[in-house]
Amino acid sequence: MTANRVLLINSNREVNPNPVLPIGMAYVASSLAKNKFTVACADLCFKANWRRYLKDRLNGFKPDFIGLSIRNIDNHDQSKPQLYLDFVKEVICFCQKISPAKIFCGGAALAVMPTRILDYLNLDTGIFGDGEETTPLLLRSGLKDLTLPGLAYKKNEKIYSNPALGIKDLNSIPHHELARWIDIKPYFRQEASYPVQAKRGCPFDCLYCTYPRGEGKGYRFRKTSEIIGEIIDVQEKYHPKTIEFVDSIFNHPPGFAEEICRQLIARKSRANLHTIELNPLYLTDELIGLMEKAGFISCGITCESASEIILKNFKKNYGAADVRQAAGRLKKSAMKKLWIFLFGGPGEDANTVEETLKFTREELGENDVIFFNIGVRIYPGTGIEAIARRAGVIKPETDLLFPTFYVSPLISRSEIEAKIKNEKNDRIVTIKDIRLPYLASLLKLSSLLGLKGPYWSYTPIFNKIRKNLWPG
Ligand code: B12
Ligand code: SF4
Repeated sequence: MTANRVLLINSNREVNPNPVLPIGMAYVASSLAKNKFTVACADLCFKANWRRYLKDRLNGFKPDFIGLSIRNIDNHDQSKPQLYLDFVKEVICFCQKISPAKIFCGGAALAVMPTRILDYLNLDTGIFGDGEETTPLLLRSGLKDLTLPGLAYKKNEKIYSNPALGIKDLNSIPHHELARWIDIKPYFRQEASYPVQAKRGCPFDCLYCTYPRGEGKGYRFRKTSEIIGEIIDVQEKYHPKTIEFVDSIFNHPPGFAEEICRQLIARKSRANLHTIELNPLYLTDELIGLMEKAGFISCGITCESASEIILKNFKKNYGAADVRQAAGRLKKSAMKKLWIFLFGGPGEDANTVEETLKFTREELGENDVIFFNIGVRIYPGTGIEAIARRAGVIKPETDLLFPTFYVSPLISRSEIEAKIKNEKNDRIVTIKDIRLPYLASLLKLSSLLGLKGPYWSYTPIFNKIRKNLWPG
């Protein structure tokens, strides 16, 4: 009898700022099913008693293989760092006690530091980068073919990795079909959007970023007709409040996002759309107009800073003038906007912080929500790692698996926090706000009240309520 029963486990239980549907795991599940494996998924996200649930799934399904999907390493929050991998370890130990199945892992976290994570989890095999092609091949070999691309593996107590190649033709893989694998309703009850991926890859090289590592530097596109078909189908079947594009950048290369919008307009799509990954440089009046007509109700502009010095140091391909121009263009748009900034990069000082704060005060629309993050998470192999090492912020022995952050030596974290607090602006959110214990309840309440999303657009109301209930 061939070993072909695979249980994939979504180990991500983070519900802040909102829960995210495990699109990556679902892609792998669909691909395994297409390759004639018998597949089931276990979703730990909302399971209060995850042990009992998982025990039932393991005993009922009796898998030959268990694949753990690991999305996040940590929460990117310097004020309250949380490493999610300890929970993953607990899940692995639990599975090992109950099931004789062989365990392997994969997911977005793996791509960031594959060998270190494998080592930390004490597993023998992990897949990083695209999982759809490598996973069936690896399982057919009984986890023995160690020559496959995108594989991290243990051999003779040492850990190795083979470079990931990436799937050449994304149109050759089946749709993720999330609802086939997990119950998506609890996600919608907490304001989750339905994820759609139009392409993979990012050709840029920003100082701190790991995205191109998981998705590659060259773009790989899905056919626009496929993407539009998926959106229309999902809207008709599941009526999600919002469908979100999860591409590393939505509006690059120029023309692709425009074409998606045009086809959505032509097909009279009724979906409410959202993306958080807009690059200010390619945000033309034409694109904004098309996005509105295509059904975009909201968007996020991850511009990080409005200071020329900081943008240059972050190796961004746009400058402060482009950020201002994008703000001017978006002001005319009815879409709800979330501006995302990252303070503390190389060269940040009181003046550059003030430049960004002044920009948010003077140039953003009066309903725009502003997200400020402080401290750059340092990942191995990034430009910020090299800077941090030279500056002595991290030592040779520092283990970057554990949340480690760079804050410019020219200003302290508490000084930046004080400046943000001074703004007295109800539209500001910080990472501390998205960790509030009652946020999940507020999201459920807004969903019950049928408030139109996205959740962050309620920021001014939440902040006002909070100030009245807990002044100071
Ligand atoms: C879009 C996005 C978001 C959106 C999600 C919107 C949505 N509706 O889903 C938002 C803004 C909400 C978000 C939030 C967060 N995010 Co985010 N996000 C992304 C982004 C850009 C894309 C993720 C995605 O959907 N990819 C598409 C799918 C198809 O790819 P995938 O999940 O990687 O799956 C593939 C492989 O990994 C593999 N695979 C997946 N599962 C499995 C399982 C097995 C067994 C195998 C073999 C393979 C495998 O195969 C899949 C298909 O090829 C990535 C960066 C990137 N470009 O990867 C960061 C990323 C995933 N996020 C990250 C983080 C940290 C977070 C936050 C913790 C940030 C914060 N401070 O709040 C939160 C966590 C939220 C939560 N509840 O979990 C990190 C995670 C790794 C890390 N560094 O810890 C990433 C990688 C970015 C980074 N900095 O490196 N995020
Ligand atoms: S920050 Fe955005 S543009 Fe820069 S490398 Fe990462 S994904 Fe690409």
